[in-house]
Amino acid sequence: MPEFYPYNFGGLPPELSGLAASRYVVLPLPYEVTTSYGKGTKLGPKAIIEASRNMELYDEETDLTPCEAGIHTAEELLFPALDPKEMVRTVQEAVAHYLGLGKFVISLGGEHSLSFPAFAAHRGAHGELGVLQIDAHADLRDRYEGTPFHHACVMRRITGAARGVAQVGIRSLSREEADFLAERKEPWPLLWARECQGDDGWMDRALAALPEKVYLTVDLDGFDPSLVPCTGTPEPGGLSWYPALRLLRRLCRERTVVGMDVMELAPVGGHSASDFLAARLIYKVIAYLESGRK
Ligand SMILES: [Mn+2]
Repeated sequence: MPEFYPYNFGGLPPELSGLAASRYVVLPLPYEVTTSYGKGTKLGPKAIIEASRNMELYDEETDLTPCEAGIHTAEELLFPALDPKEMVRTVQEAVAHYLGLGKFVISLGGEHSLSFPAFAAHRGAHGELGVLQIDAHADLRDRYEGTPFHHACVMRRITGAARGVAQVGIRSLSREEADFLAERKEPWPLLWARECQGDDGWMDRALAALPEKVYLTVDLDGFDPSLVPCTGTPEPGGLSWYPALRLLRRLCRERTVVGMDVMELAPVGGHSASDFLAARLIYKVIAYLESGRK
C-alpha cells in the first residue's frame, strides 16, 4: 500500500525523503525541562512536521520546488534521562552523525537549550562559525536554576564558542545580561526588536558581524506574538514576517549557512498559525539555500 501522506516534513514521498538521497535532514528534538513559564515545547517538533505536511511545496518567490533536493525526517531523538548534561551529549552526537553523512541538519525543538549542542556539533564539523540568533531574549545568563545548560543561558554558551555573533529581535533581558553586554571585550551587534523595522539598514549591521560560515538559530518568540502566539514566553513587539525573510534571504546569499535550528514552539490545539509559520520558515530557508545553488 503506498502511503499517501507519509509522516515526514513536507509529507514527501519516499523518493524525496530517503536519507541517502536527501540533502537536508530534519531532526526532531522533543526535549523540555528548563522552560520558564508556558510548557509544551516538547510537542513543538511534531506540530511543525504536521503543519509542513499541509503546506504547498512550490515556492513562488524563488520559482523552485525546494523539496526536490530531498528532505529526510529523522526519528525523534529520545531523552530517557532528562539531565541537561546528558541532553547536551545526546544531541551533539546525533547532529554530528548527520553532519558526518554530509547533510544539512535542521534541528526542531523543544526548548532553546538544545541549540548549544546542535551548534557545538556544527562547530566540530565545520571549524570556526558565526551565529545569527533570532530571539526575543538575549539568553546570556551564565547559569540559571543551577545549570549552565538552561535555555536562559544558551547564547552565553554559544557566544563563548562562536567567532562572530549577531542577535536580532531582542527585547527582553536581565540586568546581569545587560552588564555582561556592556562589559564584553569584542562587542557584537545586538539588534533590538524596535530597530528591526523601517529600512533594511539594520540587516547590514547584523550581516557585517558574521564570518563566511554561519549557524542560524531561531527562537520563534523572536517573531511578534501576533504572528507566533504559541511560545513558552511571548514578548510584544517582535519581528514581522517579510523583514525576517529578507534577512534570511540575504544571509543565504551573502554567507554560507551550514546549519539551523528552530526552537520553542509550544503548540496550542486549534491555533495552528504558529506551527505553519515555523514550517514555512524552514522551507523558505531551504528555498533560499537551493536558489543560491543554481
Ligand atoms: Mn526566547
